[in-house]
Amino acid sequence: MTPYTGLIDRYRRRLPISDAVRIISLCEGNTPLIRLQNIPEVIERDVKVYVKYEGLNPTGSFKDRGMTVAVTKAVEEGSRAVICASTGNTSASAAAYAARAGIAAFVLIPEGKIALGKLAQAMMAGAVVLQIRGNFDAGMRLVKEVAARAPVTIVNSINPYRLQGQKTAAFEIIEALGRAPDFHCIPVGNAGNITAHWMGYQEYARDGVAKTLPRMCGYQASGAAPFLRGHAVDDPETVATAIRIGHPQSWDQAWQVNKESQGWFDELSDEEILASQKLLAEREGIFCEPASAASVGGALRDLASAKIPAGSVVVCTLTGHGLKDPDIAIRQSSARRVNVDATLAAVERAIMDNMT
Ligand code: AN7
Repeated sequence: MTPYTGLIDRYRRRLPISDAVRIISLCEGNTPLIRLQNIPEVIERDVKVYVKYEGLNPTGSFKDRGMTVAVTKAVEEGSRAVICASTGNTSASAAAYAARAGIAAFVLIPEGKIALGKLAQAMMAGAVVLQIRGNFDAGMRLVKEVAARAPVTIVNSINPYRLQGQKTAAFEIIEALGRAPDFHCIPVGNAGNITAHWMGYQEYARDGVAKTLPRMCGYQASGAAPFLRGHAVDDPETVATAIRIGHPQSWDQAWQVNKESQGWFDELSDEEILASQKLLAEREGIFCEPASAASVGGALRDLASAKIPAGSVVVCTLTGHGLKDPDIAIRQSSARRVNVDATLAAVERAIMDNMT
């Protein structure tokens, strides 16, 4: 068996990458598709719900799929530096792939508003971290402006190579299921990922690999839900900092996905997002970051209302790993922490007292 060497090698003929080029890869992709089996809302209904655990990519998020292609192309084109604005995951991924390539990374992040794990990743990989007094949308505006003047390649999802890489998640899902799902539920911030998945599903349908297309269901945090409001939001706010975005970069594309796939957008409160994150961890042992849980929270609600009907095959994307944001996890966990003396008697007592 040949070892897995990353998604460019795996899907090269479906990507804009020629044979001679130097591939910048960390063996991203090939993530597990896990069927949920314990959550009551799922087992009570005749549905198959799977989660695509993108948190198991090399830097812990789906961004790596796009970054391997974007950085490979940047290096091929002779770029010596990449730049991005980020709510955290893009900066972690850009920093890692730039390190791998031996080029510089500049990342603009909203000061104090990104999960600590993501900041740690960008810093460890040696990126220049520019903490701006402003949100993601302000950072994105600045990145576009500065890239017109300085020799830096933008690796946000407005870079078309990003979406090319990210479409491979849809390929993997079809290969794992032997068919396309009926519904694909996914968190939406800039709406790059929902757009990329739809590209992948369409490509496999066009080439006859799958016979059907899923309906694409995009979920936003209520405080950062421009697709629900019908217009950009200037002061987005949510506990799910990854999707604290008010001016989505793929606005038109996402509306087209919505229309073509006959899907929908919906919103979840911060409380619903955190409850879904916890449910997934407690019932299934799967730890994702808050933004990711919006997909499962949305799917469960739409199952309960039969908007997603019985008999359906559903895939929810878990975009990022729970370890990205340990602060929120510990704050909302209801697990008992029991302090005891380091004696057999004390430990035994604690076990008997806490047996459920
Ligand atoms: C965990 O890192 O935009 O709708 O700058 O980190 O494709 O934007 C992150 C986005 C969902 C939304 N879940 O995806 C960034 C950034 C997680 C994320 C999204 C993000 P898009």
